Amino acid sequence: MRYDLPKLDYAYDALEPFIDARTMEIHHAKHHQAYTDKMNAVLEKYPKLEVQKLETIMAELPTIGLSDEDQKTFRNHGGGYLNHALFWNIMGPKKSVDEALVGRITQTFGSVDEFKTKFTAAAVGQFGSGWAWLAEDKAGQLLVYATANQDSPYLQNHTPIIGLDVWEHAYYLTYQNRRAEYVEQWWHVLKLI
Ligand code: MN3
Repeated sequence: MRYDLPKLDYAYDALEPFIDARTMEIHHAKHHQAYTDKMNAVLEKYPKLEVQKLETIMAELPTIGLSDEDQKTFRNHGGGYLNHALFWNIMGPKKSVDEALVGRITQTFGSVDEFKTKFTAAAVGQFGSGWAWLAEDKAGQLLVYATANQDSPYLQNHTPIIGLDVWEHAYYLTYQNRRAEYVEQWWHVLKLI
């Protein structure tokens, strides 16, 4: 089965001024499309995997039957596909606060502000391209960390809940080298908390 580029449920300019329309358009229509196409090209070689969820393939990547080269491609492009699909979904022009999540964050980190401080440090501290995450492990524990490139939390059997893309393509047109400013402004478009 071929996966389609997920549709956004808001316009490219809906997140302005925090994320500009041109960045959104290139990021979605070009970058995410490329991850989708390259992931599909790998999956087409393994018809048996058609019944598996992408998350499962990612979690079981070393043992699920892909060649070493295809594991690498799936890690990067399957990761890119999943990471961006989550990213578009957790953002929006209007808040849609998940009270249960806010409760769990408060319980784990002390307060939403303390969580933001920790998450921001992970996002700003990631050297080079990558993502900052709020993820959940198999025991239901919330964790904050960063990953390089398009590495997905599913690789370590974690479920991502909040992900922030800190590749330069996500912010360069508006923020240039000022990643910390991008991260600070991004909280305005994260709709969940
Ligand atoms: Mn990206």
